[in-house]
Amino acid sequence: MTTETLSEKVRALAQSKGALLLAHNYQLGEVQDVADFVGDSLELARKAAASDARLILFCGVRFMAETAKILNPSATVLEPAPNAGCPLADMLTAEQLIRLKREHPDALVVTYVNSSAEVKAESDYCCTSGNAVKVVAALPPGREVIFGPDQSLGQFVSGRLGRELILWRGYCPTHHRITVDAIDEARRAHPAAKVVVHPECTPDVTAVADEVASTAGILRYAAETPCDEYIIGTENGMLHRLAKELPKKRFYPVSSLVTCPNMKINTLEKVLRSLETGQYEVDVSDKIAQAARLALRRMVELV
Ligand code: CIZ
Repeated sequence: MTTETLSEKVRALAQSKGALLLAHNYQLGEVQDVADFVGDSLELARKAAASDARLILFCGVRFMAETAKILNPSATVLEPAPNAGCPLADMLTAEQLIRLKREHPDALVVTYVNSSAEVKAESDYCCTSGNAVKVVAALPPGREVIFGPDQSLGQFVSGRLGRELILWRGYCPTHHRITVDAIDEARRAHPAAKVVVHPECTPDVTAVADEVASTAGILRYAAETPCDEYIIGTENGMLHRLAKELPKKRFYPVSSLVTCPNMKINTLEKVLRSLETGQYEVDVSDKIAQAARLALRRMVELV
């Protein structure tokens, strides 16, 4: 079947089932193109929470679909593939977080949304890369703060706020493939371009960028900055979104290696099969969902 035929079938079936199709900025271009809404995890979490659709098909990775289910427990949430995980989320378990909390009994826990539902349930606040600085800035000064699982995002937040954080040493293997050498090379090839990188990149990389931002922030920056060319330091799925939204500007990846294999598991065939069969339904236990919802609500409600 051609991409066009598959897309038409997906759209027709989604419509007949009243399904809301959400896709993350890192999904394959053709998956983004059939979605009702494309965004970062904060925007998608807000859409899922506010939706009255009975069926939400979430094209992203597992923790994002779990977040949708936790924020909208009465909806059926499907993920097209059951094996789209996140190595960063897997780097911190609930048991490890509980042990760290015991070592710092007065600390508040801020957990990046790239984490399991069980870890969120042990957290006071969730944040995304789009609002991590805001979330930590809103915490009482003088109070210890545990931040995990992404050490690089934590270092970025700590630097922006001049506030020490207790950091977990997790990292995103995809963003850590971005190097200063690769940025230098891209700058030589495109000397007029601004360099925008994601805060999951290492501190030496964020230090040489013109701007550091979440995917929603990258889109905003490129839309508002009077420059025609950008070197993009995040997962390469974002290039599709940028080219589509800002067709008069030019975007270059820092490197072709910045591709998350988990984000590319969802294909149009799998999206169609998921709508046809009702597989794979996301389930989060009531006890975990109830505890995690509190931390997630604090994240989505912070404007
Ligand atoms: O928060 C997200 O959606 C991720 C994983 C990246 C970004 O900045 O959008």
